[in-house]
Amino acid sequence: MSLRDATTGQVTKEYSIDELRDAAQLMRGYNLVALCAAGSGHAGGTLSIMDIAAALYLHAAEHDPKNPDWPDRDRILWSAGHKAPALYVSLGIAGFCPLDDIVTLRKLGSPFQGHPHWLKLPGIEISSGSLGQGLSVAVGMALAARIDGKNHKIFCLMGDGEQQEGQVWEAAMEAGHFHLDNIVAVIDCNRLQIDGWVKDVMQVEPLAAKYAAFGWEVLRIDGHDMSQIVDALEQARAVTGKPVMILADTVKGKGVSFMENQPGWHGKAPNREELTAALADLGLAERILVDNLLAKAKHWQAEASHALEARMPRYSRDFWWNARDAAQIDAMQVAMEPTRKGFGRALAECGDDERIVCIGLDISGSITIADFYSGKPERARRWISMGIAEQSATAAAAGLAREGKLPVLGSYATFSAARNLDQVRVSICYSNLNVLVAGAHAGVSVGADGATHQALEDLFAMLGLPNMTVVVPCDAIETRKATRHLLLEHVGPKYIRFAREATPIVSSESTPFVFGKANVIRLRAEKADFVDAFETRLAEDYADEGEDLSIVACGPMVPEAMRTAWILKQEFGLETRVVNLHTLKPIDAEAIVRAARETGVVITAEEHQIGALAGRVSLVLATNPKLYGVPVIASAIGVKDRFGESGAPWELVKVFELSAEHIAETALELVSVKKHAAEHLVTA
Ligand SMILES: Cc1ncc(C[n+]2csc(CCOP(=O)(O)OP(=O)(O)O)c2C)c(N)n1
Repeated sequence: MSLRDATTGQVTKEYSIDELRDAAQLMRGYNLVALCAAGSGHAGGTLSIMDIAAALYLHAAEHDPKNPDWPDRDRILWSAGHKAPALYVSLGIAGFCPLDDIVTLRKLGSPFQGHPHWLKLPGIEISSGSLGQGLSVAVGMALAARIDGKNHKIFCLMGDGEQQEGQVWEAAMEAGHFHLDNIVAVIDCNRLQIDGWVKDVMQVEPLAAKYAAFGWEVLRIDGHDMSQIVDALEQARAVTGKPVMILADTVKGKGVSFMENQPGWHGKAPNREELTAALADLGLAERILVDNLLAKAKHWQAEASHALEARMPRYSRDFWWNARDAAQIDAMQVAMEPTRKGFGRALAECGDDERIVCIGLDISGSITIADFYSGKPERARRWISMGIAEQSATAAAAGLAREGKLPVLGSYATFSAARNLDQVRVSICYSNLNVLVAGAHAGVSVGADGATHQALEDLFAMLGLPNMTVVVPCDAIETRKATRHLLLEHVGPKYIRFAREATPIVSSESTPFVFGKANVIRLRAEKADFVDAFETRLAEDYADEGEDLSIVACGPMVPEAMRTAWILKQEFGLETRVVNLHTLKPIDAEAIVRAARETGVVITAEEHQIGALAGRVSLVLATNPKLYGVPVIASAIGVKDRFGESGAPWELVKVFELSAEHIAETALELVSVKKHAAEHLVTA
């Protein structure tokens, strides 16, 4: 066993146990340097799995780094995709890619995405990041190998928290049923997940008895004892007639004193000082040329930023958020806060309502659902932690609602409004039950986590469901108002979508918010404060001012639309009607019809695949009798039928052409078409 030359069959390098131990330690160091350079990522779980990763990639698996697609290679699947940096350093140390390159982790254009993407880097077997899917993929690969009469093994690495996903147990049953002895799964049992200890969040033990009951051979080892790891992997290869599970007891944050067993280090990267301390703990202070690596990362970033800026539309001034140059000191400054904060505030305020029950899905702090109970022990019995089990939790919410409760559940929108779609559809919407689903961290502005975590399709599904109400507020203040309304006033299935990154506060407590009714926002004059430069009225109270165009936007695209109005006014003397459509379902058709009739140009702007907002607005434009025969020139801003990628949040807003600078370009084109059409009419 070991690294091979696929053409000659020769072993290219044999590692001793001591060398494997040493390699694992070095890999920990490179892993942390990459995290530090990225400024985000998962320290705890990458450190706990590193000894196993070293043993697998350098010793147990038969593969050839020079020939990554060798058909007879063993496959290694990282079901726990958030441990991607550990995968990357494994590939680096085995020779699939240069180890130093991993320092570009999570940066724009890097093959080292926040979560693994097999189409970006040789040696990655599958794309992952949505927990609980890897073992099913392993079952598929194992069945394919059996059909083809191949002998290679399929290794699958999972977390212990990940065992809460029901799909894992479907795959466990399948592997047992089909006697897939070509599967060797390993669980990194570090006993922690995001919201705390696995046993408190949702107990998964006794894992050995559970897997044995499903027909697996189970081995339990110390996941930091290299001899035990190597022995177990060797034993696993010899088992016939059933799949093998290696339960590896590990320590989250292993090797770094201040990270060990600390839940706070799950999804956190060390800063420069912490990195120095960590490398000293690992005995690597002298062995890794940290400054050179960080300089390499900086250089990558500089090149990526330069290339991106070169593609940006240019105007005579810099209109970017809070840009200051000599000419415009203190002009149009804006405060920023993530929209998710408004959700948490509303839950904290309204949580005394005894009907409200909040459901935790192991991401409770960052999506702010934990604000419901923090500092309020009397609400503890109405806080239910369900672990990483979005599908079951969604149907459980339906059960709670059927008994008169008002359940609130939330996760990344990819998991709370996509992974559980059938449960939302049948158990909640078809039954027309009073459940609030929160789609948090939506859009590309999630940033470095990358495509798997950037919900860009959730609105298609939620808008398509009968009985569902869909709200996408524009800032933290409006998110608070919308959440309050959904909690206290609106009865029925309801979906609220908000984001993770801090975005401009463009409304105030006194800004009108009427559920289902759009607002019109108009630029009046440049002011020191961006918000003061605009007047906002309920669309139905607004009188036409003969503007040149309308931009219909939702969510954090409303601030971008407002900034577009500023660019268009300052640079081209154009007047823009911004329509803030915070409620997508029901939709304020009248506001859209008036915008179309009165301005003749409608641009939609959504941080989503084009077509959720654009589709709804187009339907109004195409079918409303008040627009029959009325010429309307329309276009749509949004993500153009592609997956997201890793990068900094605001970089991605530019990459995906969602910025005001891009909207303004489209606006200019449309307004010129309108002018030509008008001239043509006059001459005709
Ligand atoms: C389906 C899904 N739900 C939620 C998440 C967010 N998430 C990322 S890591 C994680 C905790 C994983 O815990 P565990 O499996 O124990 O891994 P470890 O503690 O070893 O990092 C969660 C909830 C996700 N990636 N996928």
